[in-house]
Amino acid sequence: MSRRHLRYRRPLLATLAAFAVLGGTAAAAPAATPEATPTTATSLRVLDDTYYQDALGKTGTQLKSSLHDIISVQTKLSYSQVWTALKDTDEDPANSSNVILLYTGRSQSKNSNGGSVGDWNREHVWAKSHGDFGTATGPGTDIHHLRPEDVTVNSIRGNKDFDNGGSAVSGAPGNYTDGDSFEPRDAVKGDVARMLLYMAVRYEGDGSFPDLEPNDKVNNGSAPYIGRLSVLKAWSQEDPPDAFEKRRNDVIFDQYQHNRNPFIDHPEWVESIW
Ligand SMILES: [Ca+2]
Ligand SMILES: [Ca+2]
Repeated sequence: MSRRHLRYRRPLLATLAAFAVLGGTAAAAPAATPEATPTTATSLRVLDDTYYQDALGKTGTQLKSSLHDIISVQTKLSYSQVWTALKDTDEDPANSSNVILLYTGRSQSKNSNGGSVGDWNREHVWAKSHGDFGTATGPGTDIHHLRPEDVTVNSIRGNKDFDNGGSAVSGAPGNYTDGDSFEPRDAVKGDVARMLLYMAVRYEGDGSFPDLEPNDKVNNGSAPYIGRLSVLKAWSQEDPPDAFEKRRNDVIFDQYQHNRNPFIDHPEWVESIW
């Protein structure tokens, strides 16, 4: 663990806990359970003063570069650890035995994960073939873009780029697909956009992994690109971060990877960079 990591973490958690107490939200849950309180305006100010301190006031490529440095300080999971993490990050707020599947929106038993029809498995929103990073520890195990999904629907999405249009996807209301693209349901369009743009900032060709970037195309195949950027930007505007997405970001930060998706905290940074 780097010094930089510790410098950010310690004051932030202490301050968040203090604000939770001051705000009265600690009555139902002890201050030691930050996942109970999705990012609020108050905690965002704290994050700006600590976690995002070096990025504030920057725009464009300078902002992207600064965010890359910040979010690259993280704990990395193995692919098997991802199962356990997703049961937590994607828990159904109305039923703690279940997770919510990304595209279908179905609430399903956490324990029905696997590879059979009707099970849920680990959907790579940034398709792992786009850059061919597989499931080695790195982008292929980064839970900021890994979500529970129905095995069959995951297969239908495959490695398609994202775009509007197509035919209705069986078993996944509100989702559409054609030969070269996939359109998720409205409630998660912004989530998908912000996950992909996180990946673009996090992975810049460091180490042994490719530089992932969005472009405005479909049919990107195995190139380390995903489209279409203009559509993703529109989706991010149309579907701003909600409580589920914010809680997910907090749980990943507090308990698993200890890094954040900046576009959930600051959706306006999408337009600043792209
Ligand atoms: Ca959403
Ligand atoms: Ca990149």
